[in-house]
Amino acid sequence: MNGKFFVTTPIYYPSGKFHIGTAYTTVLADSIKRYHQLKGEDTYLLTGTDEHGQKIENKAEETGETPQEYVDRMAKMAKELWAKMEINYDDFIRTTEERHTKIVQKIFDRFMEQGDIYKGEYEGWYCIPCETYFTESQLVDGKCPDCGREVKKMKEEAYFFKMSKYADRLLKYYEEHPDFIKPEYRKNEMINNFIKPGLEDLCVTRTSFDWGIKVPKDPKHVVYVWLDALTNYITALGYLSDDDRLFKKYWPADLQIIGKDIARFHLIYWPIFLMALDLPIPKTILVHNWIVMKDGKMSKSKGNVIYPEELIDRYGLDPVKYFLLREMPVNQDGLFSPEAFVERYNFDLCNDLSNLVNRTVSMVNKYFDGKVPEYNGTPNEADKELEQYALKQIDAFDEKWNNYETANSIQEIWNLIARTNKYIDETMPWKLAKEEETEKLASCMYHLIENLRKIAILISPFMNDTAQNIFEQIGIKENDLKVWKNLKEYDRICNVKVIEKGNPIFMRLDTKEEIEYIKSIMK
Ligand code: ME8
Repeated sequence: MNGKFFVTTPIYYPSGKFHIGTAYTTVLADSIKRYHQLKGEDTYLLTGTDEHGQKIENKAEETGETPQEYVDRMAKMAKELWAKMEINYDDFIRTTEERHTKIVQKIFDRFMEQGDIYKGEYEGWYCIPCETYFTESQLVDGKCPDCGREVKKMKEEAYFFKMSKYADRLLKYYEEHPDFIKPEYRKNEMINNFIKPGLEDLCVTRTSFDWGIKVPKDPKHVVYVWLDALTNYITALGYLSDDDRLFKKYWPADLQIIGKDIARFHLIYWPIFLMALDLPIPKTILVHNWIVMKDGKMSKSKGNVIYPEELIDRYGLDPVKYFLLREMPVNQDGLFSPEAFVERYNFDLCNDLSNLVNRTVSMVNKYFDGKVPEYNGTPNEADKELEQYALKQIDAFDEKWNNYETANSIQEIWNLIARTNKYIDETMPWKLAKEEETEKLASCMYHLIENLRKIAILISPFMNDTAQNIFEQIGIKENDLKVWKNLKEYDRICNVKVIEKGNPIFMRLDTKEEIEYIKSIMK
């Protein structure tokens, strides 16, 4: 093993079916995990559900279930979706599990004992869906600044966490750890919008509802859902439990992935809680943007919601994952539109990738009875140039992927696909065959197969089924040839036979029909 990589997603509010936007975080985390696996690292992916709070209590009331029945049903639904999306998580934590609730109580007690939490009174504007109190000045047009919904004036006896005590330490931490927040502009948002104006102490208990973890020594209070939820990342690993081997092995996380709406909680409160516990802080927190529709946020009332299951049932899993990762820029929201989805499918997947596989396999069958020629050791000018281009693209992919610029890094793979297609047009194997230039033809076929092997490896973290399909079509069976270890080598393939009759991986879609179809499932 080369090392270890521990990645987390947020734990999801199980307040309904997850749309493609919510699925994005988990697809990204899973792809990053698979990438590190490909490199031979010991990986661990944690996800789960965030099951307490007034929002959940209200939802259960609406459906006539007890909150526990409601979250049991929802957690099952979440696991079914992740199974369908082949999310390879190592643990799924639910915040109603005893392994979590017991430790949250221990953490709360510790904060009380060391004076980080004190008792006071809270009065403010409360947004029920966001489970957050706001001050008068934070409201936007009298409404919640995060979701824009109505807020309610509420007052309660409450416990507070002394955030202000840690503000300077946090700023210093940001300064000394330039990799902690990615992309960097999110750090400036935190500093300018929240820390510089003065970090207020955080109200960490509620008495207005019951569905939460009880404060051990004052059980009419329940722990604020964010203090409860954020600690999942360490309770899942067994922190403060009888068996903390996973915690010792994996903490601090290498990467925590979150959407932009929960940046403040993860970039300010979370590192402060960890500082108060004397624990190391995750190496990187990656904040991604949102998947939005042409008319803005996805919402049932607008009738513009897309659920991943429906897209997967019609187009397969890989095109959905490809689209999500390919369309999300680093510094703005990613747009989902039926037109863009069908276009990516037809151009990137069908024309570029699937055709390259198909053309190559049929040429190896036609010219060499399916047997891939051996590497001749002395590539000619054109082949050498292709080799160098491929190696350059692998490095470009790697650098951008490691900087979590997923869409840009995938573009580098598609540049390699385009270059390889162009190489066929320039080399004109049909002409070489006619002119009986057997050595050149053999080298050309070898290079095409080798590039396809490289492409399959590079896409495997996010399009695993397609990658396996390509390996099968080009006859690569050895596991060592499907991972990162030999990715850059050019002389590894020998004794390989391509499939006799390969089916196209992706078939062209009827643009008009499919756009109509996707529009129909959005309603
Ligand atoms: O926030 N595009 O859970 P959640 C991209 N329970 N990502 C989106 C999105 C969109 N349109 N909509 C939502 C929570 N997300 C808390 C987390 S962690 C201790 C507690 C993302 O179910 C969102 O940003 O509301 C978040 O990363 C994830 O989906 C789960 O959101």
